[in-house]
Amino acid sequence: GFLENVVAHPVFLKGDCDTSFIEKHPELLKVREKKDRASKVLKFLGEVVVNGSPGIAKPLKSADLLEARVPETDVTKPRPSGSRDLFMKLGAEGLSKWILEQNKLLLTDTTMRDAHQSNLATRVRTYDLLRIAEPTSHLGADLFSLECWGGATFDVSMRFLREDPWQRLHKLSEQIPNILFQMLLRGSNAVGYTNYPDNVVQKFVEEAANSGIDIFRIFDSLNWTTGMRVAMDAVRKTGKICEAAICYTGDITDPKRDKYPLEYYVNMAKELEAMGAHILAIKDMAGLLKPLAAYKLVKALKENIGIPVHLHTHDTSSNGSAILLKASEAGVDIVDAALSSLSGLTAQPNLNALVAALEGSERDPKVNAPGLQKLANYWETVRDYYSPFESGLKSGTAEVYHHEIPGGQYSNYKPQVAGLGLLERWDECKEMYHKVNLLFGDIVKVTPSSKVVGDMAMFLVKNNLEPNDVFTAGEELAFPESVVGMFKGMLGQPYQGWPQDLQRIILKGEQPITCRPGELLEPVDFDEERLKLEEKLEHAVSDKAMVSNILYPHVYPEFDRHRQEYSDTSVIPTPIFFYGLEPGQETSIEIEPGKTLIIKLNAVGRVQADGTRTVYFELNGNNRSVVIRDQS
Ligand code: 3PY
Ligand code: ZN
Repeated sequence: GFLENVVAHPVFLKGDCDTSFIEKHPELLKVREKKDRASKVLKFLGEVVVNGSPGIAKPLKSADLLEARVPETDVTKPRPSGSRDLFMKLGAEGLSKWILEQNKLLLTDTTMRDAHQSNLATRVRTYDLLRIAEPTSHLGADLFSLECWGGATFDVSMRFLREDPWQRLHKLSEQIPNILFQMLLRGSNAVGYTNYPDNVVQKFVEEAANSGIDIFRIFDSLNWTTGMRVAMDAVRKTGKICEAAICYTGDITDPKRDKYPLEYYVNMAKELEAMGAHILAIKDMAGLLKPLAAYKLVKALKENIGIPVHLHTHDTSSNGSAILLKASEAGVDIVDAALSSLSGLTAQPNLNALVAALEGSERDPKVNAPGLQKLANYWETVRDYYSPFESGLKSGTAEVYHHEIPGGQYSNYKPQVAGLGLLERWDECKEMYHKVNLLFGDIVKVTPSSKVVGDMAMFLVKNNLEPNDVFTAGEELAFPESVVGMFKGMLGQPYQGWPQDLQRIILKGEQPITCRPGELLEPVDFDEERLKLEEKLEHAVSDKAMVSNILYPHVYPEFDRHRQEYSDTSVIPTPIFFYGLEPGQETSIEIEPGKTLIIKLNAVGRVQADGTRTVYFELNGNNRSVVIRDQS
């Protein structure tokens, strides 16, 4: 338009005219930005219409998907006060005491993190989270916490959803200021798969605390407490709640599985308490804790430590609710569960059912059961949008006690196996996961150690090898990088050390380390990192963006490129984002509060000699078209 012509005029470009008028009126340039934003959104929609979404082989039809009904909340009523208000009053130590002094079974709702990480490959978008945020703050106000960040959500949101995890957290915390926000932090691996320098872990924790995280659940993927200290100290320094986890593996009720007996966990819990944990978590990432074991473990922990016990499990075996009920009976303080429609299978047990089961009992959680049902109903419809990401499991399976694949990994491992063309050997891949665990000395398997076991299992199946072949033909094998790194000590030390023969073969003469990997990593110079990133991206970046880039140096620039090219696409409704529009179909996209684009797809042109197609839209009543390269 006019402004663009002015700005592009040679006189203007040479600076021969007085441009202060434009400088003093930045709103003139905003008009252009907004218009650009609409063009960028159209370009994105054109891409999806012509080329589909990466990774979705069989797209749904967005027009077939219902709009999820957002439950009405009485906005004239003030938001009920919740656990976060209590925390602001009492502080971390005070809250920890309060938990012990009351008798309700407290509930953490994992719907916004682990439930969809486990059942929908972490694909739930900020759009769907934000629509239900305000109702959650009202109807879920009696929940202890919402697990809504961390684990794989950080990576997946940037890598596959092309959204900013920090922005998700910030927006959620604006709309849910009354309930404690909880995240999963992989100790010195932060929210990545590798060890980061100490000052990166510290910086990450600071930024997360500033952005709204109250409870940090910290674990080490080999239960190596030495690897947890930096993260635990960093959390304590922010004044937030340090929840340290013991990762559960094996079976304390099976005398034949004697590497990890009850005393092992009790000792580790005592150590974590002494290291400054405000809450102790039992992290049963694969759902291996059988109901009777849960009773025994919780009872022993309650007798031996003075901080609250928070149980996290997965329903993979379908024994999940029995586990939570037995733990409740043994005096567990807090349990993780997921809203019914996203619960079960490899995710958490059913929260709504647990509430019903305990109603009127001594441990009655005293939450708003009908309100939580409304939230579950919303998620029931939303789940349909993500059906291409379902794991395919139709029922719980006791096989998990054998293969021990964590819930969050299961829905990831299968597509990885498929990606290698090994899907018809899926049963073999699960069995190999079991065999590799034994080969590695029966280790704790949780991100990232679980990924290493998976990598090795796929490597062996792909090459038609058995674990024994490693000892005979090991010299000639090029083991996956992750396997070499773990045996070198880069994820820390496992309980009772690595099997030494195997370690020698895998390291091919290289010496392993036994110190904390973080001790060997130079601290990152944040000013320098920022400058480098700004130069690369050709625009200014925030501290949070810089941290994202340090954690994911390949993923972050790709995410940024998407943002520059298509603008912030997290505002696009999920069915349209994944599956696009059909000719004649219309959608509305609120690109910012009060600014809505009404977009209709009119037609898709034929493919041209240069391989492009023109896509014809109507934008707020005006015809617009975009040219898209057809990748097929
Ligand atoms: C993660 O680290 O993402 C996990 O969920 C581990 O259980
Ligand atoms: Zn989990």
